[in-house]
Order: sequence, then structure tokens, then C-alpha cells
Amino acid sequence: MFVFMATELISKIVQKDFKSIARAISLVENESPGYEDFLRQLPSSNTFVIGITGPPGAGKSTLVDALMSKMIKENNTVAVLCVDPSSPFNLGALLGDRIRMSDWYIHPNVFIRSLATRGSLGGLAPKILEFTDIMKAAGFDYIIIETVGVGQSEVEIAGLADVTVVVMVPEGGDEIQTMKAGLMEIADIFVVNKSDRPGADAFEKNLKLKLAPAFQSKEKEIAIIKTIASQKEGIDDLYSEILDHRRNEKSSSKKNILLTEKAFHLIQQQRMKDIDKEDLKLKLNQADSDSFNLYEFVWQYVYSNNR
Ligand SMILES: Nc1nc2c(ncn2[C@@H]2O[C@H](COP(=O)(O)OP(=O)(O)OP(=O)(O)O)[C@@H](O)[C@H]2O)c(=O)[nH]1
Ligand SMILES: [Mg+2]
Repeated sequence: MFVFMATELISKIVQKDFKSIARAISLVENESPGYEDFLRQLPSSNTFVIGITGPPGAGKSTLVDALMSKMIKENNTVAVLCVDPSSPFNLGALLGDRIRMSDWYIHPNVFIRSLATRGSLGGLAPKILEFTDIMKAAGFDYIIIETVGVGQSEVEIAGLADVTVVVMVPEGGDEIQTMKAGLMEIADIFVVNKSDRPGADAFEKNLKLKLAPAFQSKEKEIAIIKTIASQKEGIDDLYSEILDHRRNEKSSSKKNILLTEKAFHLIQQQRMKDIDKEDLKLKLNQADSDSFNLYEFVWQYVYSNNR
């Protein structure tokens, strides 16, 4: 019965019926019966996905907001996924985002969805890949995904997005020194936002120096764009750089890397599906402390059928 429903749901999704898109996202989020069949039937599309990441408060949402204005002016349809950190420390900023973006919630060309990060390792929301594919099936002109750059999530987003924009702010001078190599590898475009603040030029210069070795391994220089998102300054440059990436077909090696990242993530999810932490806890509670061997336990847990 669900297969029929899936077909019906998909036919509405491809017509960009927002309610159906939202419903599909919920079905997948809750792993409702048949959601895997539904995913297997989803048509693919080559909607361009823009990933925007960076530290908390760097101005990512403000940038997204400004970018959306430009896209919509050109009659594009846009879907935005904001992945909010679940930490209560960010609640203020989070509410701020909601207020700033609220204008878009009622715009007919815009679909916005906020998600809480539930990944226990601080990564992206577990089903973000699937959500993106649902939005892709709907055939928006652009999909923008905003994530706070913590832990693994920057690397995960690179597997998800066709172009990855890393947003930084001038005051993070030390940040450049300690910038993870991974971040440089995944960034296609660096944005130095809050360029109205002192030290923006010096920051840009340092960033260029730091990136110099990375340039050699890339086919194209990584662009550094200075913006003042709150005043919509530099947004044209950022947009045209994004369009540049959109025009230039990705190399087949990059496509392969992205696809591998996605497949790896999904396989990992599948493999971990029947592993339940509470169940583990219960079983470990019964462990006899003298003769207990964790490796033996894990071996039995993973390979025995009757757990
Ligand atoms: N001075 C200055 N402030 C800015 C600029 N861009 C954004 N802001 C402000 O910085 C604050 C944080 O902006 P957000 O867009 O919410 O930042 P964010 O990166 O989305 O934050 P999180 O989603 O919480 O990680 C807001 O008060 C913005 O108004 C800028 O270019 N210059
Ligand atoms: Mg934000």
C-alpha cells in the first residue's frame, strides 16, 4: 500500500508541492514504514547544492538571506536547509536566525526547513543526505544548506554540496593558524565576512598565505571573497563565484569523491541500524567484571545472531 502512496507522494514532490516535500521529510526523519522504498523510487536531479559552513555567529544565515534575495530576483526557486546546533548556548542566535529568515517562510519560491543536529558526534543531522535528495527531486533551481562548522560536519557537508563556502570572520586570527587541513581541502570558496571590522585585510592576507600550498593541488585557486553580509556587500561577488562553479563541470575525480562520501555515509547508517545504545548498556550492565573482555563482547555482539 505504501508503494502506491510513495508514487503519489513523489508525483506531488516533483510538482514542488511544499506540503508533500515537508511530509516526505517527516516520513524519512521518523523512518516511517516504507521510507526506504520511497527513497529508492525518488527520481534524481542535478539541482546545484550550495553548502555554507563556518563557526557559530560568523554570519552564515545573514549571507544565505542576502544570496536568496539575489536568486529570487532572478526568478529562481530556492530550498534552504538550516542545520541548527542543538546546544542551548546557541539558542539566542538560533532564534535570531528564525526571525531574520521569517520573511522567506511565506515566499512562494522559497522552501525553508530548520533541523536540529541530532548526530551524537556533533555531525550533521543523520538524514540530511536524504532530505537533500528529496529537495533535489522537487527540482528547485538552488538548494542551500547552512551548517555550523563543528567537528566532522564541515567534511560531511563537502560530500553533500556541489560547492562548499566556508565563512570566517576577521577576529579569528588564531583560527587561521590552527585551521584544520580538512577545512582547506573542502572549501571551494572562502568568505571573510564582517569585513567592516578592523583587521579584515590582514586576515585575508594571512588566509591567502596559509592557502598557498593548497592551491597547488587544486585545478583552480580557491577564491577568497570579502563580504559585509549585514549590508549585502560582496554578495554579487560571492554569487558570481558560485555561478562560476556551477558552470564548470566538476571533474570526474571530484564527482567520484563526493559519491563515495555519500555512499560511505549511507552504508554506515545501514550497518549501524540495529545497534542500540540502550541495549548495549543493558548487556554491559550484566558483564562480569573479572572475566569480562570488551573485544570478545563486541565480537559476539556484532557477529552472533541471537542477541
Ligand atoms: N558587523 C557585522 N555583523 C554581521 C555581518 N554579518 C552578520 N552580522 C551579524 O552577526 C550576527 C550573527 O549572524 P548570523 O547570520 O546569525 O550568523 P550565523 O553564522 O548564521 O550564526 P549561527 O547560525 O548561530 O552559527 C548577527 O547579529 C548579524 O547581524 C557583517 O558583515 N558585519
Ligand atoms: Mg545561522
